[in-house]
Amino acid sequence: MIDANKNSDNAFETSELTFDDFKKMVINDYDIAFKSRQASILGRREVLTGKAKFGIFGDGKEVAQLAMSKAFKVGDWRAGYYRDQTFMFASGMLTIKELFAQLYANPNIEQEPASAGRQMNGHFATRCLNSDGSWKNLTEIKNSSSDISPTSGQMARLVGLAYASKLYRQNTELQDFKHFSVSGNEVAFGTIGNASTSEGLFFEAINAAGVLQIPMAISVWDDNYGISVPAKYQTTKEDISEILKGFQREEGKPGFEIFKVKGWDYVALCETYEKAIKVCREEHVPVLIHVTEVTQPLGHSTSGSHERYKSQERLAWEKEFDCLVKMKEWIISSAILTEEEIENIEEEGKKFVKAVLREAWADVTTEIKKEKQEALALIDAIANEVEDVKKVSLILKSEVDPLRKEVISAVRKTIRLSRNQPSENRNQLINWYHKELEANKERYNTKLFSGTQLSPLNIKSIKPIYTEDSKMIDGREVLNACFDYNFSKNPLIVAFGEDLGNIGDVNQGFAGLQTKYGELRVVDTGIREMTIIGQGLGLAQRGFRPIAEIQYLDYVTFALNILSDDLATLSYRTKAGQIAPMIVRTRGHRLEGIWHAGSPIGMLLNSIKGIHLCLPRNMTQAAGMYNTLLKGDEPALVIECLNAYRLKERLPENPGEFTIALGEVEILREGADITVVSYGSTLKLVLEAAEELAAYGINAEVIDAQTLMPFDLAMDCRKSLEKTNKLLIIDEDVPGGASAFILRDILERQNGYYYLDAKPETLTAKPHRTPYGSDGDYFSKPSIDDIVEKIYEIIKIEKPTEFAPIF
Ligand SMILES: Cc1ncc(C[n+]2csc(CCOP(=O)(O)OP(=O)(O)O)c2C)c(N)n1
Ligand SMILES: [Mg+2]
Repeated sequence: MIDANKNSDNAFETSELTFDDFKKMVINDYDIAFKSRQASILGRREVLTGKAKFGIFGDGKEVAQLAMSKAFKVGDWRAGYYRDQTFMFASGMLTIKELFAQLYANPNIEQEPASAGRQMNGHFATRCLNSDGSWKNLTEIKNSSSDISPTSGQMARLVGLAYASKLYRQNTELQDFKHFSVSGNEVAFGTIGNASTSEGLFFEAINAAGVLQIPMAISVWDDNYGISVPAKYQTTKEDISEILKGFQREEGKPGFEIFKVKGWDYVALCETYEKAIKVCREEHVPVLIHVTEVTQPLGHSTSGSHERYKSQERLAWEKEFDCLVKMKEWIISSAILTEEEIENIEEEGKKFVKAVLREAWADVTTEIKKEKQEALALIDAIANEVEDVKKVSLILKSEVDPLRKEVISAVRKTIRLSRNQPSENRNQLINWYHKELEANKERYNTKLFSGTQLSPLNIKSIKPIYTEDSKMIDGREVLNACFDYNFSKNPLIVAFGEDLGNIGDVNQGFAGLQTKYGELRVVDTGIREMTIIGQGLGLAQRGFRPIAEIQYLDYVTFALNILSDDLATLSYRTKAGQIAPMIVRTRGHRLEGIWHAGSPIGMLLNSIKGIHLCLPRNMTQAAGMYNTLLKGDEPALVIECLNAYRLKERLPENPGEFTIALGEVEILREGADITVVSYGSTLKLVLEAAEELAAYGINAEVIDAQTLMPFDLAMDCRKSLEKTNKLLIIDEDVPGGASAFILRDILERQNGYYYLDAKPETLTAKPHRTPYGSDGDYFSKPSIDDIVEKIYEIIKIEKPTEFAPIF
């Protein structure tokens, strides 16, 4: 029976059971499925009566999920979607009360461990970390990676979760990491709706899993619809397993094992899962289980009714083939229980779920009611002195089940209304408000990053060491030395990407390292940016330290969905219950042509909050950043300068040990006349321009931002402005891109406006992409000429007599 106790182990092999045990299992299964259905029915009602905002449930998918839960063992992983509540109950990863806690947006992490009320209901997750940020023993628990709403988004991460098992099994150096894997025996279970298999990401992930031969078991819950749109608009031949037949493995040709089974046939489902997962777990062959004839009795979600788009025939068929109805018929015909005995289970189940619902509601409202009483006592004390506050008090009193925002809003209104009547009561209310503000900040605004003692933000800069003998070499060789050192120290570091293995990446940062460390650590991938990021994400969630390479910055857009929706939100959406300390490596800013010269940094700044953004100007700096990031436990994107791999740099004596602190700017050139802030490839031009300007009597202070998330934590740009009183920001992004981000930070957060005596300016690329050829580049991106003239103009405005007009 499921109750509030978690981690019940429902995983066993049905073929090994006695009849009595089999009977018990069936009864327990029906009980879980029935309660799950009740949870869907009651949960939906809570939304329709206004107690919760949105509901999406797993009704119609119960029986298949019971079968899946039997094959799901301790140490296994799930990457699924919002229909999986029955699976989560049956495998002991979720209680019904927790399902309701999420429905009510309960922010208490003990009561809603998946997301602390941050995610809408049906977005499941287990907690992989202890509260101090250390890993739990992931082989002793069942693991569900945290769901995201974009349909099929789970597929990218699923590839990585499964790939981790392959590496743990095949790389003998990893045997000591017993808290992450037991010989790679863990299966990564994926679930997806039939309609979501229309997404490109689904096909990309299926192909990647077939190539990689990893233990990935993907179940498709096929109810013939995606909201209102039927299969004929979604899937060729209206049959996903039919069209995937080419992926079926054959003698000497590795591929998938594909299964097809009806979603209401309990016995066939149990047999299918047992067989499929055995192959997957033992042989590391990916499997696809196409579960057909699934129903959706309550409709897609609380946002609409399915009677609008399903025919009478379809609705009648769904009633007849409802998996609970079919399972019940089978139980009776197999003489496991009588109809009356089943009805008893159902009666008890209904009572149980109702009681749990009430408890979950009480959990979320009791605390707020207490806050309401505290607030009212303070508000009423002020109402005696300020007439208008009486109304505020009355309105708050009338709220039987207030939201937190209603309590806080009443308090703030009272503070505003009483602004002219200072009193001890008012002071007390303000103090109370500030205390609650902190508590609410903790509830809703924390953990964008895990922020533990392992955060890379705690890592201080260590300077590179040079001696007289330090060699001048190509920049790419500095990177190579850095990677080599780190790979030799930590066997959990792996790197992969297009052309990264055999030739050591297109610019040879990894040259020779596959030969040295083997294909399990340095390897080529197919051209598949979304699942390259997913591969890294899943690996990182299972303890690896992946460096996932996107060949060029211009192709990060192909993977932006996974970076933005999944990686960037992971810590926040689980309140640091899960992390993925992966490094995404790419190169950009400047080379040739519309897709090899992009610098869309503003796009990244706006879409990947939750990932550190590092913008090294050369390879030594990049190496320092990798060293920092590999010591920390938070995700980052590093953009190397595409045109700088063959420029000469000095090889430090400590290439794997020197570090660059995130959020620390570097002053590259001191000057008293103007502060110029830039990053990446542009800096080379800025420094050359500064030399020319010096000849004209203008001394620019040049600052390398180094990282934009975080940016200038010590506010050194402001300190520079105190001296120069003038500001110019230069980059190769579009106007209003990253330069606007930097400008806002310096003016607003750093209060830099206070020190300005000239208009702050930005110099950027043109709004179009950069055309092919050197002339196209010159007329589209800031050139040395542009930079010299811009700075000269800014200085000349203040001193028109000293500086003659250039034009
Ligand atoms: C990328 C993306 N596009 C659209 C949506 C809106 N949406 C939510 S569920 C859904 C239908 C999914 O159908 P299916 O995959 O068959 O799953 P089912 O709900 O039927 O189980 C759509 C279009 C979304 N969440 N994500
Ligand atoms: Mg569907």
